[in-house]
Amino acid sequence: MTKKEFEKQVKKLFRRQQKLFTRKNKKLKNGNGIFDRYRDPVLTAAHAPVFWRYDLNYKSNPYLMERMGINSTFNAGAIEYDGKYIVMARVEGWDRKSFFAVAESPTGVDHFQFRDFPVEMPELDEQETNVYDMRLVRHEDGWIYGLFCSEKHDPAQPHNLSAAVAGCGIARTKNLKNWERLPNLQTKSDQQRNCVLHPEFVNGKYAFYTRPLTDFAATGSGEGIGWGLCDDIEHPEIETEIIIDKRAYHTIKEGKNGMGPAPIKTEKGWLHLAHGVRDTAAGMRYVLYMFLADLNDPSRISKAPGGYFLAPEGEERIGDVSNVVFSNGWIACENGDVFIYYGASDTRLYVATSTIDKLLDYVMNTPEDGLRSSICVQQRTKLISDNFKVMKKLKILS
Ligand code: M1P
Repeated sequence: MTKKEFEKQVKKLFRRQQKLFTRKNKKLKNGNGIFDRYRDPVLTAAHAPVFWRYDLNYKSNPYLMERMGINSTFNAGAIEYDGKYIVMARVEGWDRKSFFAVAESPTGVDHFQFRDFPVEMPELDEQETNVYDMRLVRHEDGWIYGLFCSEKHDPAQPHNLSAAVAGCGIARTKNLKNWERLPNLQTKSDQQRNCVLHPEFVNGKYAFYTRPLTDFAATGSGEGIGWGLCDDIEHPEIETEIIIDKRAYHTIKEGKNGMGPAPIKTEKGWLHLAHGVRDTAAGMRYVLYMFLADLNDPSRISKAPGGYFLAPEGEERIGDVSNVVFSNGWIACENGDVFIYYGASDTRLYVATSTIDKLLDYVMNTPEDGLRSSICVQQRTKLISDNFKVMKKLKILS
């Protein structure tokens, strides 16, 4: 390639990316009344800036190779900051290492663009191999916290190169640029992932949602979503961990579950989004579910609609780890709108929109999981019979 041709190709790369950045997203028609999906993902690997991936110097890269490609951008924390919708994405390079990067949008549903540089998260030690799935929370102590998975090779199994230990990394910031790393959360469990900080003090203490497991990833190795208090966030240790949302046989969270983003405070209680996992012949299936917790005792679940809230659909089903939706970020706006960011199949990031009113109606008025086929039939029969009366009135039925 001549230098002239090289420069032409470089400009083309930037033009193509600009088109992606300015593409308008479209709310899909015929939603389910609970939330609306959108046509395009809000972040994909192609959103990673050209200058993160290519060496743009003709002398060192005469073939214009994509030297340091990006594999995926998914599972993002989210926060409103300075009037913008901010997501803290899990970005994974071709080398399989994940890192954090902030992308901003003026609308929340499109025009997301990464900041020029990824986040330089201070490392705790050289054993920390991979970091991912940050939950951002504005705490009443004045800091913005980021809780994430800090993963390392299991020192007890040096010859098993797939054996890993997951811990809860904690960092805080005031400006989403400079991060102060705190020690990892200490609990009695071997493995911790999907930990979330509650936005308010509870009995004067920091409150954490946890997910204790005895294995790095295996389903069935933990009881469910946990809860624990800690006196000092700079020396984060939970002495007593209780399980507040248990796995249950033949439900969407039979295999394992984990908290999503930090809960949203509403006048009726704390709104929660979580993920449930079950084993299938085709591998694990990850779906999202919701529940409401008591305003005065956030460790008490007051309403738990049965089944899933959002499950992978269409192209969301396909990716590096197929049949997965996972959410660790949502933004509740002052006007009541809610932007729910969810990673699809560990590959790209989507958004769904709803409102606090709709989500409260959903959690408060959707029947609980009947746990048995016969109860579920009774619930559905009641719905059908009630509907028949309405249908007759509307002359849909004679
Ligand atoms: O691959 C699916 C998900 O697996 C993990 O979630 P969990 O700890 O609940 O099994 C995480 O690695 C998550 O990032 C990933 O999306």
